[in-house]
Amino acid sequence: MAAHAWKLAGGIIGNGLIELQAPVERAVLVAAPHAGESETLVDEHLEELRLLADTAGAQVVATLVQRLEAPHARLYIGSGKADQLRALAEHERATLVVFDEDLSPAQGSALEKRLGVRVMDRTELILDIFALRARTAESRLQVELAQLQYLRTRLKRMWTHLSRTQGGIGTRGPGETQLETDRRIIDRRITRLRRQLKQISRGRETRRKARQNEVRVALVGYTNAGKSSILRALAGGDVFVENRLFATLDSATRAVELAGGYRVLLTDTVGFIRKLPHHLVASFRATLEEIADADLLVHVIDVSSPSWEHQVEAVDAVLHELGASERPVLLAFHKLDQLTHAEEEALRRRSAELHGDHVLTSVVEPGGLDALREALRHRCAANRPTVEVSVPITDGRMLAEAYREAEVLSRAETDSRVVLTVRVPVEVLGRWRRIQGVTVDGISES
Ligand SMILES: Nc1nc2c(ncn2[C@@H]2O[C@H](COP(=O)(O)OP(=O)(O)OP(=O)(O)O)[C@@H](O)[C@H]2O)c(=O)[nH]1
Ligand SMILES: [Mg+2]
Repeated sequence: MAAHAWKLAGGIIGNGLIELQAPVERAVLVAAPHAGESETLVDEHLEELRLLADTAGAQVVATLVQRLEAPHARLYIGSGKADQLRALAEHERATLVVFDEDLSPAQGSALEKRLGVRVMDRTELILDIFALRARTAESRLQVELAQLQYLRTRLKRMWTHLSRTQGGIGTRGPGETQLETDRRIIDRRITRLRRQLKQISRGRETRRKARQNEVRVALVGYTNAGKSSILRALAGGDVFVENRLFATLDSATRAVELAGGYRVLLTDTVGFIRKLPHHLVASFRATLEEIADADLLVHVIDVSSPSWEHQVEAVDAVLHELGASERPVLLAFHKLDQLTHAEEEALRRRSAELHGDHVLTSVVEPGGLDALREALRHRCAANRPTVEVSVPITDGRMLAEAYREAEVLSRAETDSRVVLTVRVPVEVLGRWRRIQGVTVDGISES
């Protein structure tokens, strides 16, 4: 699980080398859904928790479900159920129990005491995976920031709890002092991390400014939907793809060449998940600025997942949190190859009823990304129409501007005029139309 928990196991093998073996944690998963929750939803959530546990390096040995009207204050689940869980964990020789629900610090420690094994909740598990996955300096700093912020809220809640139950003479002073010290240490570290992250993001800002004239497209979507696979298929190169959750933590941008000489800058981003811890969203905000800034978001949806519709909702919620819900979106119904013919037909019928722009995609089928390429090219053509602009030969200023602001595809001259065929951003075109003596003719492109 957490990097520090990976210890040396195994032993000295024949040639004197030490055989390194990560000890596999044996995990029991616990879901405590509301009594009214549908059976399929409970199954989907458990399956996702199983994937999360697997990504973190744990082997799931058992699962336990208890439906609740409301969580119990002390152990979250009922006392009898807790005893049953303890027996199950012992029987399965479990080293870890993972709850799908958020536990308060008090519930966490009460459960650990009762069960005799380590207890984690969903947020901690996701934070742990991010810590495991973080590779670049920036993502490491971002994850550490999220962890510390999470820890800080725990300290506070722990203290509230302590002061309420045992805040008598003698316990209050030292407890508070200790808490204040811890908090001050954490705060200092948080400030330092923020400063370092700001420096890194300044560099990114400069790079982004240099791309102002390009059409920028960001791939967004649920974790494991296939975003990196699409980037790799369109742009080639070394893009990391894995059938596990949160394979990508760092945004990567690549140029994608399209028919007609168009190109877009395509950015791959960290995947989202249901109940993505708020601190992670906040910490990754800088990386995710690419999203709020993009000309177009391609929302990749894994239609082979039975819960893709819920996943779409979860992604929309995070986009909203990032202030990106107003960006133009193209839906990519992805992994089409996984559907049966009948399922594909049903999806095509359904998607035809949808209002938004959408394409059906697959990186496995030959030509499976043609529709996406075409949609991107369309977007480019709309953003940068090709026009014929006729300028008086004496208007040096306008001619200079045309060469500066537009991509000149061809040039012809008469005695008095220069006629340029250019590809030009729509905003610039609007300005040109108002200049006296200049005429602009659209060229229709298929
Ligand atoms: N069958 C099928 N599998 C696909 C397709 N696209 C991607 N995959 C698989 O889906 C898994 C996840 O792909 P990634 O590209 O890593 O997904 P991602 O959205 O970048 O995931 P995160 O970075 O974890 O958020 C991998 O096992 C891919 O091989 C597809 O079109 N068809
Ligand atoms: Mg990825």
